[in-house]
Amino acid sequence: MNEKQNKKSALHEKEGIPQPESFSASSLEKISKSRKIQPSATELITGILAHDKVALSRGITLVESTNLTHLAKANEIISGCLPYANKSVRIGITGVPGVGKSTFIESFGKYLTSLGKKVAVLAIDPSSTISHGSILGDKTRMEELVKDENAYIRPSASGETLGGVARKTRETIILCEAAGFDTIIIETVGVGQSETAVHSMVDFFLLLKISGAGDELQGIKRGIMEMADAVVINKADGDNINKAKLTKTEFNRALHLFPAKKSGWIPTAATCSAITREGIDKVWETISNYFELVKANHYFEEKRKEQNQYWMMETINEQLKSNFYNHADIIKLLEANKKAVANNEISPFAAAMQLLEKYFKK
Ligand SMILES: Nc1nc2c(ncn2[C@@H]2O[C@H](COP(=O)(O)OP(=O)(O)OP(=O)(O)O)[C@@H](O)[C@H]2O)c(=O)[nH]1
Ligand SMILES: [Mg+2]
Repeated sequence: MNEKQNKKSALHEKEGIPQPESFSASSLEKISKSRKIQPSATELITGILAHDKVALSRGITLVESTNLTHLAKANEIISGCLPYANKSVRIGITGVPGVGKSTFIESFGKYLTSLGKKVAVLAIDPSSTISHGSILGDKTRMEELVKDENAYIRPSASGETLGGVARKTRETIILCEAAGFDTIIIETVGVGQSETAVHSMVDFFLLLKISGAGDELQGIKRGIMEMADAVVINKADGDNINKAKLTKTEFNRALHLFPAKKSGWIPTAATCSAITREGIDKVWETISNYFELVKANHYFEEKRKEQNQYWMMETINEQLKSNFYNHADIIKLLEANKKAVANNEISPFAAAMQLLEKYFKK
């Protein structure tokens, strides 16, 4: 009897042995994760418009991507956000490394969120495309702002050219505005042409300085002073207060010597301490006065229109150049003609014309 039963049980499954699953849980998890990583453009737009920071970050990553397959999706997101953009004030902040830009933005940003504003901080730092140095620095300098739910901090976009980085930052502004940020702050380190790029995408341009050996105006690029809507002498604390006040007076005198601005605004200098937060509220008062003036005299819209046209032209120039220089035939002929020009075998003009003719006949 027992034997029979045993034989029968050969068809019977032993208890305690788990049934193999019809699908692998780990694969399923991977699939659902990758789905989450790549939401559609529409999903991202919906998320951004619902003020979701995760969707915003993903959107910006697509905008910043150099991968051509992301381009169409990025453009779709930008187009979807554009009708909701433009409803912010954009403030550019520049100054030499170490002047305290990031610390200032931390204090200034916290002050703005305390007024109920929603603040997005972006950075244009051409040097960071090589070192990525500013990313770490900014995260530690903006400890409080990073945690503020009404603030969003995005480290520098990376890119091969300043033009490329600047374009991505412009598009990032659009996404941030669509995500409900009403005050956009763009930090740039005062090297190269980055101030010009930032100046052409903001409404208000702030130059941060510190007091030094006395001849503060020496070594400042004239162009930067002309672009500045305000000069703020930072680190006016401790033993530095008096020196900072003197520097402020010196800048106020110098600012009066510049020709009147198209905006009708007269730039002034002030002092502040990004660490003690003394004077931060006054900086915002100055900026608010500026916006009151330029909104009333319509310079605000005029400037934005001009800036849009400027960026259209910049994009064309950038694309034409990269198309030309990346063309296989041009790369070859360019090398040959460079040598020929160096050896005086052909004039620079003739060599250039040869290249352009080849390009336009391609
Ligand atoms: N005493 C004093 N120190 C300050 C003040 N603001 C910034 N610092 C210090 O100056 C140093 C540089 O500050 P950052 O905010 O990193 O300067 P930054 O301009 O962003 O520098 P980069 O990002 O490298 O261009 C830090 O050690 C700050 O603590 C201030 O108002 N007073
Ligand atoms: Mg910084």
